[in-house]
Amino acid sequence: MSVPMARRIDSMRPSEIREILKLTQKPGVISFAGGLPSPELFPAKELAAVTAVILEKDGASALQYAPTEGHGPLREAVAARMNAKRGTRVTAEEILITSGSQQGLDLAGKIFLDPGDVVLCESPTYIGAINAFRAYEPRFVEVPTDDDGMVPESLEWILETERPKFVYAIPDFQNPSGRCWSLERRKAFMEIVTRWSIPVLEDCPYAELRFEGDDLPSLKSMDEKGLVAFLGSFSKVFCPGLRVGWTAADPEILRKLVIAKQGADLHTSSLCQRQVEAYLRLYDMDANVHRICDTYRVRRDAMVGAMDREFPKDLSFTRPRGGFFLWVEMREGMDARAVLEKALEKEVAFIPGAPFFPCGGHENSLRLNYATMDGPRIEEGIARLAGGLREV
Ligand code: N5F
Repeated sequence: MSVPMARRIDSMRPSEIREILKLTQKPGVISFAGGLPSPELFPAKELAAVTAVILEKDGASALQYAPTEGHGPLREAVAARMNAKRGTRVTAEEILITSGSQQGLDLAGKIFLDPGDVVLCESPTYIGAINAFRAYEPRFVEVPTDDDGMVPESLEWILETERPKFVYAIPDFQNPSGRCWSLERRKAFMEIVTRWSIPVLEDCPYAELRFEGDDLPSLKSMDEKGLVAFLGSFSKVFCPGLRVGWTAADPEILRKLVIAKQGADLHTSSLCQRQVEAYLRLYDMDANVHRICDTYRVRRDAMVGAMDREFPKDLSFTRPRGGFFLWVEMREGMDARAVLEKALEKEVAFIPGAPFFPCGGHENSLRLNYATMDGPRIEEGIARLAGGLREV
């Protein structure tokens, strides 16, 4: 049966991450695919304790419909934490609690994009953002990006001919490349977008997961004109299943995001918002983040070490200083999808790199996540993957 549907659905694609996730549910599969946090780091005991208290003391409101903007005390806590960690000066009124930062991406697409509008992004960039924006039928322009971030001269040159609705950027431990923008690049970028008055979506779920080196200021902290909407998330520093994230934006943008969210889901789960708020109030989130960083640093080292030993020498990869991901570039002409087929036969999974480039190409690249699996499984998985690479 073929029923008529909206034109926009033709340009939308299933997420490769979600599709490959299904294959990795099988026991025994070593997955370097989806950006899944390591489950043994979830604070389940603490969540059980706070949930009991919430339901006992505040049960009716925790289970009731609630304002779209979010739970007041959580908005306060998010603003305070963001100001302390990311150098911003936002107030609780500038925070919208979203159902994951993924929803912030969709809502931004909804309020900014008409069909044919231009979105500038890094090259490569996060598939989930490409897919969220695609629903609104934009045209993507990839800004050349190197290990220090978007190249300012290239951005400037593109702005001579394109009028983007916004620039989408992930400056800290980028998904998929693991790169982190340098301070100089952050300043140069903000100087350019401020001069041209271009809105920016700063997607920042990984900044707190820094394994070494000094924290760098967020783009939002350098924003003098209210151009930057900052997307934050508790998924990677706490747990993704609660689906609690936020967008911090100027009042005018925030108001429109709220209207867009009203049509999407009314509000983010009242109970989950209270769980996060109570955890922030009663436990030590910084200690939790340290524990996560200590675990992932060891896993990053295990993966990089195994790749140095096992992988062919004509292949290059990033050595991230934080976050979840490592980016691999194979010899020109190699196809990561063919490697994935071999890898899946050996029960190892990763995400091919091509879908992270909205304008196409780059079939020879792939993304590996070192956060989910422990050291021995990382070493076993890399050995199997190296076998797959040799066969292809
Ligand atoms: O806050 P949340 O959980 O909605 O995270 C969405 C998100 C937003 N921005 C960036 C840069 C991200 O990396 C993510 C999460 N990405 C993961 C990934 O594998 O790329 C998780 C996807 C999980 C999945 O689709 O199963």
